[in-house]
Amino acid sequence: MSESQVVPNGKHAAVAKARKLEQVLSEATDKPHVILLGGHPDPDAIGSALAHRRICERLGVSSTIAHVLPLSRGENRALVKLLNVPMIQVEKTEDLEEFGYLALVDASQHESTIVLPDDLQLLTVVDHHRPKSIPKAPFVDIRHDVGATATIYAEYFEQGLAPLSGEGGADDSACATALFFGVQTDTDDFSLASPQDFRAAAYLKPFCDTDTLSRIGRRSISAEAMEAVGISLRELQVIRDFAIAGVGRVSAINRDAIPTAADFILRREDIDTVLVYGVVEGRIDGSLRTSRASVDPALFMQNAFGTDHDGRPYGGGRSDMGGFQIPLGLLGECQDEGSLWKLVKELVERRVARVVPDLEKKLQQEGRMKSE
Ligand SMILES: [Mn+2]
Repeated sequence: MSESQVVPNGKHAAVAKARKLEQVLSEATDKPHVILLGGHPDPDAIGSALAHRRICERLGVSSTIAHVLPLSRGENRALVKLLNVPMIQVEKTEDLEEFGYLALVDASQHESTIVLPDDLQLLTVVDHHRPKSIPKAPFVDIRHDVGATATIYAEYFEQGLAPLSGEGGADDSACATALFFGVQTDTDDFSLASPQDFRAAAYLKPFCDTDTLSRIGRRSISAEAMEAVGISLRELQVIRDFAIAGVGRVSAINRDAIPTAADFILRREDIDTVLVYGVVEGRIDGSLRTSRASVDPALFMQNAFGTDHDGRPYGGGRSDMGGFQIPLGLLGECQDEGSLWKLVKELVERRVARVVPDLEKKLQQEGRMKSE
């Protein structure tokens, strides 16, 4: 038995994947490519897109990085600015008409807020999330055993597909820095990193721009986000080891102020589960964080908020975090911001009380105190 049969997921498989990607891209030089990022682009997606673009460049393929939703965190904006990441924001189908091939990184389905041109062909998918269904494309590399898509791209480089050499100057260093930051953030500063993630980081580190890495790593937050954290602390309701706080309206671009506040509050030593929510555009948007093993965020969300008319849950999550989005619907027509917030707060508290019954008692006591 040859070694390649013994280790199907080892080095040989990695080499084969890199070769296959090279082949698929090299055979698609007739039309320009678009690397379309989903959601609010995060460091893993940005780093992977930069790496994909670099591979395209080496193979003589023209490619453009595009995103639909804005960059929403200060650190992501800093990453793009400090590393000069070339990205365009697209809004409508026509903006994508010049492209013939689509590359997805860090996602296996394209961004749902834009309708793709009919003739745009999905060519490559590289991701580390479990897909709802396996995408159909000439090249698909989806691995659940790595913490970041950036790890997979670092591996392609290491296997000889557009390898980093240090002679590529600023390009090499920008790409390495973005990939490294992608691995770092997606693995919660390496605490969730797999051996492959550590290996990728070790490969990338010598090419990184250390100054830029530490500047981005400071994770600056916007004034609005910091204000939201302040409100969440003032508004915090603590019921034993559970805490809940509403932060009012947050602009879409600073939507991440909500999970940022939740992460911060979870650090309070007498709290092990926290829910922070606010109003973002036409919806109520919330984030749950927990450090207690017995709390299942997805179940918490489902029990509190239920499902929409189509039976889809308003919220979901993984083992230690979750989120929910509920369209404001008719509430959104409320002209007075103060009254709207009052309604939102009541709705969320009433729903959460289904899961945390003592919240109801606490709110009733407070209501009695107020009315006395
Ligand atoms: Mn990722």
